[in-house]
Amino acid sequence: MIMRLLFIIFWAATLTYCADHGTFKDCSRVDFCTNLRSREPSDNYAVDPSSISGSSDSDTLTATLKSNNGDSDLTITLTGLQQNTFRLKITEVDSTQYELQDVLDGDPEILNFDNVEVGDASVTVTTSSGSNSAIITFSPFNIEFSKDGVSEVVFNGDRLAVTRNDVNAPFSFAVTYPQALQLYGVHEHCDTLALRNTADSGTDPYRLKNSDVAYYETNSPMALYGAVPIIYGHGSTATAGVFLHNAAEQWIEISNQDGDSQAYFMAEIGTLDIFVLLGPTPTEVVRQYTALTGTAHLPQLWTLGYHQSRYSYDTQEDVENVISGFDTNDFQLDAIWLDIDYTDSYKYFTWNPDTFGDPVGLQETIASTNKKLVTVIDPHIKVESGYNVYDGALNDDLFVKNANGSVFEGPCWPGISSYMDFLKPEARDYYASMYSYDNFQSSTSTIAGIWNDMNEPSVFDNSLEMTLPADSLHNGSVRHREIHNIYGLLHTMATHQGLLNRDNGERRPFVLTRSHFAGSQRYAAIWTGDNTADWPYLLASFQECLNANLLGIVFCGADVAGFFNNPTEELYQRWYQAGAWLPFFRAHSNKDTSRREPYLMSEETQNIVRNAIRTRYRHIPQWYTLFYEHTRFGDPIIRPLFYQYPEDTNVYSIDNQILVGRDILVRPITEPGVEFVDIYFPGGETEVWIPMTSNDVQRGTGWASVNISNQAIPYYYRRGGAVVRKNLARANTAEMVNDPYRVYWTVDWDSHAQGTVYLDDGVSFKYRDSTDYNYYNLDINGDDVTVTPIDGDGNYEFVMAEMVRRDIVTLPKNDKPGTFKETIFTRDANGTLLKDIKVHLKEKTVFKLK
Ligand code: NBV
Repeated sequence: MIMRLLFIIFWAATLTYCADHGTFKDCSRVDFCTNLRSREPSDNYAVDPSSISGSSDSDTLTATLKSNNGDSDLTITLTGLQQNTFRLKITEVDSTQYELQDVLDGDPEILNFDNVEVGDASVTVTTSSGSNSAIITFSPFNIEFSKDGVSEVVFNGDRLAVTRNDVNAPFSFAVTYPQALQLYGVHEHCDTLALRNTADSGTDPYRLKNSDVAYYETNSPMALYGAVPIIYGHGSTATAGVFLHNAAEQWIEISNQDGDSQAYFMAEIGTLDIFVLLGPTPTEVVRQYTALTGTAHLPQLWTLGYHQSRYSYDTQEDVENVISGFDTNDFQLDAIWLDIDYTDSYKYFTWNPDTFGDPVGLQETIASTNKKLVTVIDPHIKVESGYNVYDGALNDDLFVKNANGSVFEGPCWPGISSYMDFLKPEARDYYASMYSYDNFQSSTSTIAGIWNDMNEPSVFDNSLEMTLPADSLHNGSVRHREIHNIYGLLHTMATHQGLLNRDNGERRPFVLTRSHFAGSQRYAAIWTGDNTADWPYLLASFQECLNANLLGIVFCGADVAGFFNNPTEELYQRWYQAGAWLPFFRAHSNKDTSRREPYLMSEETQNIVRNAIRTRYRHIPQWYTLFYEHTRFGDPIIRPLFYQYPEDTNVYSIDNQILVGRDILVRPITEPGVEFVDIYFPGGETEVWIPMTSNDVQRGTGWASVNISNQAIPYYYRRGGAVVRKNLARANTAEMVNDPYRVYWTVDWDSHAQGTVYLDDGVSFKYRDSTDYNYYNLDINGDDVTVTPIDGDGNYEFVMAEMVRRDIVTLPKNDKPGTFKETIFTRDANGTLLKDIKVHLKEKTVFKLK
């Protein structure tokens, strides 16, 4: 009955194409949000100077905050951390609040204060030889965090509230960013990259409560599947960040104002535990954040290729046909995906005997074409005695409980289901063990990745906002409301561990997750869930993935060409062209949509899509190098313009252009029927952008109108950068391994260009655990191309068979684009074939072209 009702609601939603606002609450229907949002600022707390403890050479200062309105007194704990970071906790004196675990990548690295100076009205703490300071003013209470004397973040005491009742313990606080002109962050919402003002625009604050929202809307502060509670404040003088380390439901009010931009955080329960990141540049602030929550490990090479999915490929024959459709029509493909219908009655780790009668045979067929299989595994477990996964978990007490201690049961795909209690380490171990070849019967190593869906977690009960009851219990006594937003993270931890164990630690696990939290990048890639085949969602995939990239979750993509509904042919073409430039590139579609594998399309569309996918594969070496650099330094892979050009205030709102690394500028076409688009070329007079899809060389002086065709979307290489590619069109990444590289560059005004390239086995953790890799610097000076090992002493052949120099013939002038001339070198000045010149693994190799 419930299932029927749900399907009716679902069906009704599909008719209106909008999210179910009856189910998912706005702020006015959430008590703590309503109360805290309307609370007027007032100075309710003052520091008791006699309580201050902490001195130079210690790393922590504590003090008591006395309440003057009858609320309980609070304790401030301020800790110095490496990398221009402070940690601030404000808790009730005898706090019993849940202290979040599992999110940080180990204990943050402490940094002793170099000075603590207690004055009459304030105490000043400094670190890093005085370059970072926190000044705690006693009354009215506030804390000002500065870097090199520039005030970057102010913790506003007048918006601090910490309350408690029988059900929850909401708190709020505000931070201002004195240098910021624009605030960014708080993933995941389907909205512009630049956060909008919620305080005075009449919209809700941004909500963070991981939710399975069908037909989510664009330009909305509504909560989606993931939560990353960090806000960066950015201006032309500095960038700073504040990360709230708390996994409960939150709402965040934004007000962007020159010199006074403010974020007001309202959380339902848990600890007020923030990290203040003092940048002062976008690069540094992102590195500071990833130093805390970790980076993604390097993905296996095949995961960077193109993925084909559908809800669902219903039979094994269907899957085999799709594979051969790709191969015979010359479409590159690395992996095919199985959605829930491959299972026996939605019992994960099983196969439907009628439709997937020979799973091992299927995997052999897939493997014989050098492709991989990815299967979905959801966290709900069908309640059915005799189903081993269920029986074992019940027996070992590994399910989420109701408040009364009984095992929670709720509806999901298999009907009545229980939910793994991933907060329990034993539950994670148990679930991880299910991925072994013995437990996941008929699975082979061709299942090279796992897709974790429905892990907000989704429970088909509208009265619960489609998730577990807030008072359900984890690991004995932890209430769901305290950890709601990390359920998906914990799920992927277990899956990641399962794949590691299964593969004896020899392969880097690939997990795709829908729900995620800060730190999820350590375990999984994400995608933007159930988008719709409509133009605004194509744009949204860039807005969301740019945001995720700034927040550490770099491996991000969106369903190409929209999950719900059928795309027009034009949208389909544009989506492939654009999707090829997001870090994760997978086509996926809902059950009731028309089949849309590329080889089913018109010949023209096939050509366009084939070329889009080829563009992706040609750049695989560049993507792989960027992923390596993310792993090593914490940098985003795709970047908004402001990240690379922080002082240019014109770019702060641009989210329909991306930089792939530093050197590739891409403008997805996210609007129908256009023959010209305006592209912002950043960098000023001396920056020049070399076109890859046209002839119009552009200077970095701002907006230019660019002519486009339906054949490709515009992308440009930056003059002075060197981009490494492999151009031969192979069926998949495995077949490209021995192909030679091709490097592209244009020298800058100084006759110089520079890039990097990274090589390894594409599979193992040797790059992390040993020096079995090669990381090179490419330095071009005039006609000399110098390859210098940065580090790594692997033996991976770096053969550059072709070098492509693009010389500027005329620079752009008076609104006229410039022109260039391309020279392809296959031999050096002595006539030696470039492919015969062996790069020295230990020392410089110079290729002399003239
Ligand atoms: O597993 C079915 C789908 C899946 O295809 C999609 O990608 C997920 O986001 N899943 C949601 C459940 C229901 C979709 C209507």
